Amino acid sequence: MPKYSVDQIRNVVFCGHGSAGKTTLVDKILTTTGAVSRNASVDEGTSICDFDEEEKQHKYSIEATVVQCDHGGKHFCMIDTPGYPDFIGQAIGAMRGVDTAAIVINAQSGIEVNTRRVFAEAKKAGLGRMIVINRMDADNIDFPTLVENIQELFGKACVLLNVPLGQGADFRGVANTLKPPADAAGALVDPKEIGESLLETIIEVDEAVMERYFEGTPPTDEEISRLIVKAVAEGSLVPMVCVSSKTGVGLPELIAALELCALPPDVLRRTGKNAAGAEVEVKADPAGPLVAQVFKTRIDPFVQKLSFVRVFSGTLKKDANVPVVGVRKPVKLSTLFSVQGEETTAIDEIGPGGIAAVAKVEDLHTGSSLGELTLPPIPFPTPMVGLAASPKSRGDEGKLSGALQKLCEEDATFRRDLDPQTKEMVITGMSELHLQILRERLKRRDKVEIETREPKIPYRETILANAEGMYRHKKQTGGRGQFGEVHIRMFPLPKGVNIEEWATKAKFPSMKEPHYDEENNFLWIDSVVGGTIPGNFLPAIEKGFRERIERGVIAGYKVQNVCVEVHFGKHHPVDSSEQAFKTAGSMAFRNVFQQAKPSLLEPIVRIEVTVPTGNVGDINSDMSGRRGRVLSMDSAGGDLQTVIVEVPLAEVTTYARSLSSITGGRGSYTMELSHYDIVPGNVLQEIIAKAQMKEEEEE
Ligand SMILES: Nc1nc2c(ncn2[C@@H]2O[C@H](COP(=O)(O)OP(=O)(O)OP(=O)(O)O)[C@@H](O)[C@H]2O)c(=O)[nH]1
Ligand SMILES: [Mg+2]
Repeated sequence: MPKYSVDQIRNVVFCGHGSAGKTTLVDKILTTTGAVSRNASVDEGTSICDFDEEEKQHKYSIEATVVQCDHGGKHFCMIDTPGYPDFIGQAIGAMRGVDTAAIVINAQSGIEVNTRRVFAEAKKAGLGRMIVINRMDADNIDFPTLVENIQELFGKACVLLNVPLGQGADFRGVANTLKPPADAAGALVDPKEIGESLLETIIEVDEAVMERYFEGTPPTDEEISRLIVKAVAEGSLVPMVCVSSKTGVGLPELIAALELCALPPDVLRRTGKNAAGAEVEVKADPAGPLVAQVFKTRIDPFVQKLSFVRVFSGTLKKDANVPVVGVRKPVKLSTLFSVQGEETTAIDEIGPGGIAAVAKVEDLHTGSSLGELTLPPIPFPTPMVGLAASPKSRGDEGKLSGALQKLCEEDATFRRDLDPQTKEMVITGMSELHLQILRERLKRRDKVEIETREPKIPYRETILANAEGMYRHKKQTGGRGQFGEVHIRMFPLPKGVNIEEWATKAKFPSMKEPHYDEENNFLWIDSVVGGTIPGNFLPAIEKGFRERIERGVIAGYKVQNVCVEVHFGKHHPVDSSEQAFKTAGSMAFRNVFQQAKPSLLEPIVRIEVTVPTGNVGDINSDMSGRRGRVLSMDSAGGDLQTVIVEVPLAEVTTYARSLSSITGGRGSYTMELSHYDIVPGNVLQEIIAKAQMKEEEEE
């Protein structure tokens, strides 16, 4: 039997803006509940959650950390996440492991950029949400305005479960709003009044209870507990509590609030897809079929690769052979660990709702589904800040490659690609800071130092018009000749179309089964009739297309959004070969592409810039000079405004520096891929000219 039953388990992610006090809070919960007996402090480098060397050095979180404690008959599994938007991937991954998000707000600085971001991400992940107003011991807190701002931005569902008694140095306790004390002297807002509206919010999710209430019968405590969970799950209630993780005031009440409001693992509706593609509901049943997902990967110096798994259904057992979606043979899990920060303890099994780590399984990656069902992918943002990297010392190439591979395993918002054109290793992350931290980790953990250069923009080549043509590849150089002739038509393939609806028999009468490549949105259709090209040469022609797609035609970038129909050809009984048809395919592609109004697509990023109100005008005019389009402007709390802009990546590769000089270091931003868009004519000519110059230089 798994150690904890479903109704005992509560999984909670702590997220929010940097320095809100998340790590201090989670550390404090662990020491208060007796789960850890030693002292723990971020400031002294002894935190249980921030145990990583880089975290200790910088004194902020970089990784999501899993810890646990038992209290009041419940088992809490908590995940502390970094607040810097640069590491948002950690919070997004962690959200897949839990049922509730506790969004921590710094009472003094109010709602900040990442507060909004994680609130929205938690909603997108379908989690129950709570708000923790921390740092109530700090000076200059305007509590009523803070609550007003929260409700204005996040809605009236945010209601205080307790209110602070005193603030700053005088913060001495909290008063429950559902059961207000007779004497609430020093309360910053009236607990009784809030309690009434809280109760109404809670019972709104049950008509019978609500009717009885308005007829004069208040709900029982048992009913309130049951309905709070329902309201939190539905999102009609976002309970708020006040605390100081530094002084510990409000901490017991915070833990009680988690007991009351955090969702058990069987409340949220979850589904997966079976092998036939049908949606199947997942039930938190220990005897049911196994359904689990890897939500985080960490490379530990001792046990090596650790895959953090959340079990949704069934029981995960040590030494079991479990199916993993996308892996041919069942995978043996020879070690199963319970995790407390840096420490791991071997366990035998874990039931639904449980979180455990599996060691050294090559075939598991962040996002992998264990069992027969495919769970939805984890919506990590696409990183956009790229740098070309090479090892400082020659001969370290192999070492660097292995080390980068480890980073990719651990961090879904980090990528490394070998640019097929320049043969450069390009590393891509969320921001300069993100890449900087990973560089430090490479140096410390893997003993490789790297040098970096300006990023290269990942343009894509595409076409804007239909065209058709052919290529005859014919060579006679003594011995056996080479012959292959391929006739094609080329069409722009709109992004996101339904291929079955687009490629119909009406449009392509002689079409056989179409071949679709989703990554490049490339479709090729075989319409050859009468064997003018023997069927066994078609794969070679496809190979020719694919090579061209990777290499590009006009400026050396990958090709995207194209459909090619092969409809006619000629062959020779002796001289035709796979090689000849591959060349003919590639050259036909190239020639026709050049006739089809070739163009470039450029990555457009969505940037959220947060700056003091006085700088908003400067940001707007600076962005218009960068071909940016302002989507919205919004208060970010206090004297800050957030401007959301869509702008070509090429214009903002070194934006950190510009923003810093515009705002005197008071601005911050996050950036992620939005979409690809056609490059305007004048810019297109420049890019092509540059690419040609480079080609000539290399020749
Ligand atoms: N005055 C006061 N300081 C606090 C409180 N909680 C945390 N701090 C301090 O604030 C700083 C940041 O605390 P952390 O716990 O690391 O904050 P965090 O939210 O984990 O920050 P990130 O990991 O960067 O997201 C540390 O110096 C803490 O000692 C609090 O309740 N009151
Ligand atoms: Mg932290």
